[in-house]
Amino acid sequence: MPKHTMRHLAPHTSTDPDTGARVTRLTPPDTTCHRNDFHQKCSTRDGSRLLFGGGFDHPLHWHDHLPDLRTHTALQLTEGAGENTFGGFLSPDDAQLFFVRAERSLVRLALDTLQETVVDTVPPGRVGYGTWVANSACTRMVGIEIAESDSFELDAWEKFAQMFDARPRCRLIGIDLATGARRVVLERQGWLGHPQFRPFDDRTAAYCHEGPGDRIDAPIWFIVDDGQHRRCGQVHAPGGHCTHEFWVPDGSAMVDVSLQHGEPGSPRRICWLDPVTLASTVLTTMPPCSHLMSNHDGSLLVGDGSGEGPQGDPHLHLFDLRPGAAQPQRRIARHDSSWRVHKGNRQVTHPHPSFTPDDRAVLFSSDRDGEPALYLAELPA
Ligand SMILES: [Mn+2]
Repeated sequence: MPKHTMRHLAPHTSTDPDTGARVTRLTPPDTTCHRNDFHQKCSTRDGSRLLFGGGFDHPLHWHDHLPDLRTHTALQLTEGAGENTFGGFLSPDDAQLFFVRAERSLVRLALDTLQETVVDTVPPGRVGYGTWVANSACTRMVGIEIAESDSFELDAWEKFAQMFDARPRCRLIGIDLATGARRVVLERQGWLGHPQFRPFDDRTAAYCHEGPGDRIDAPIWFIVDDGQHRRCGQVHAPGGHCTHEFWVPDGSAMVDVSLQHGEPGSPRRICWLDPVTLASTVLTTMPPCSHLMSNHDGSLLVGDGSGEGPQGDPHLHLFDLRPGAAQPQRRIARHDSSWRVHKGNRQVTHPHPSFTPDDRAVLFSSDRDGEPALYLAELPA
């Protein structure tokens, strides 16, 4: 269907059997729908509209949709092929959507008219990789490019290690969104990922050395987007590694998870990394969650329990870091997502939870009712 299509959604609310939380499925269980990357802006400031990728078309194309939670309708925003619905995000003023199409075109789409402008084009011989992230003012962006001859589709987890072994030629690039000017911030024979501007600090962008956690040297790096002042943010402790780093949305710190290899029972530590002093502080330990995200100031964290079988953890966990919190750690609700690779995508069944702007609910994806769908789990007041 073309963009401008309006779809009616029939939200379904249930009570979580383990915690009693109210959980609402927002999208139909017979169509693949997923949220964007958990650290990309997904919700309008007032929380009334959300972004999701929906696979309503045959053959399958995932297109961005904007549901209105007040009217239970979803507006289809895009209609092309190869749109990166994981990396897409809403602008700070809720007026625009940014996304990459066909690994090549960075598109800015006006939400009122759905008119598109190509802001940047990846040059021939290269492809855009992963999620591209804007600064807080949404005037600049950092992204990763891989040499086309070194790139292949990462549609299975084995490919992840293969890409690491192949040491692809990668570039961290910076783009001026007003002028379209672009520059190479860093070029390296080796896989790069997770470019992320530090919120409210345009002179600090983070990126990672991508690959299996037990094989990369040091995952978290910082750099100015003119290529200066590159420094390692976090070195691995002996026998361990850290992963799933994200900026607290107010820019105060980077949070990551450190864990030990070959010790299934060893605790996963949530660490608070000061981007200026590079001091790392352990905040708390946590169950085997995969992704973590915080609310605006980092006082609340949410994580998605992972792993399959009896060792698996099917819950969303809340970490309340406020001094004197009555319950520093508790379960929010079950997510019961399978984590399986689905329709050639490694991410579409990941819960990727994050807080709504008012901190009163957590948005996540799950395939527990059939196809992956979007859910909201409410937090008690
Ligand atoms: Mn994921």
